[in-house]
Amino acid sequence: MDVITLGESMVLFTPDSPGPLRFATNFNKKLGGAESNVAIALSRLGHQTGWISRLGSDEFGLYVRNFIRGEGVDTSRVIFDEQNQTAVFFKGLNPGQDPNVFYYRKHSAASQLSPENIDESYVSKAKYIHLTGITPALSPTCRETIYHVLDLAKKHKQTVVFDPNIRLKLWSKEEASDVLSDIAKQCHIVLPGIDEGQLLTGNDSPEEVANDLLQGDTHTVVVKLGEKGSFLATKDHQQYVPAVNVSHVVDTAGAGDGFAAGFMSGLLRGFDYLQSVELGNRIGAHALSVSGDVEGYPYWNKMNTNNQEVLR
Ligand code: KDG
Repeated sequence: MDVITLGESMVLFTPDSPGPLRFATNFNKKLGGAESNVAIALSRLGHQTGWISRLGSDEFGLYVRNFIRGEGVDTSRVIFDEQNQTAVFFKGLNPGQDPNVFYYRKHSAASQLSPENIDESYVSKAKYIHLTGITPALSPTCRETIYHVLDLAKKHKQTVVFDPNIRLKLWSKEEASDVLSDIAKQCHIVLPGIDEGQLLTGNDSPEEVANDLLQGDTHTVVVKLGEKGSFLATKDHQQYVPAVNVSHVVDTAGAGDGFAAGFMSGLLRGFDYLQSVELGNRIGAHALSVSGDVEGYPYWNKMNTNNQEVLR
């Protein structure tokens, strides 16, 4: 197994016209979930990935599992919960602005994830563990699960990649900052967006944010800067890496997850950090030109004609 990730995936409903959701009549059904986005993107790039979660024993649970499994991600450790439901969320479209997100995920099946649901022998086989800051916001047992997986990764000397993915609809700034700073310093590679880095460190510039996050076990930080690209920082090398130009941005959701997948794909292929950030920028850019989180992620064999761009 190359990468194992865990977290909540949900059914996403988007209206087919902009404006307040109270006036929407038709909705499209899609898949949402940062961690499964990463697993799907990695699978399309040719890597073996596993996604651990809980889903309701319901129609939407089957939809989510079947979609993710259909993308070639191993879902053998997904637990179907008889008591709690699969979560859903809605995204109102506001052209030119960030979409308005409405979660219906309290007491969901995934929020019941707990350390006992983690199979150590399964997790220990992965080269990389991918975690996000969404999971610890879901419930106390989800938070314990994250710490448990961090302990397992330490025990088995695995590299942990952490995307803070701060969701302020799930918790307060203060709680997010306290918990996620503590988790970040136990992870080897941290991938914050600039706003998240500012919230976690209280600093403004990418350089200050990265230097602040390079502590504890963290040896590499990549600060994502949107259309300005990324800032790569290790303890002895720092540089800006330009973005890939996207002429028409349709939906930014899924771009950060695409970045994480592309970056890990680069590392798994033996690329250096700079080449891995470039691949991350490229996969993230693919997510921008379509509506939906995963629809834009490319397949590795369809990208190879342009490989010079990646390998330089
Ligand atoms: O990164 C995209 C995710 O934000 C989206 O799919 C929903 O996982 C999600 C969340 O918890 O907000």
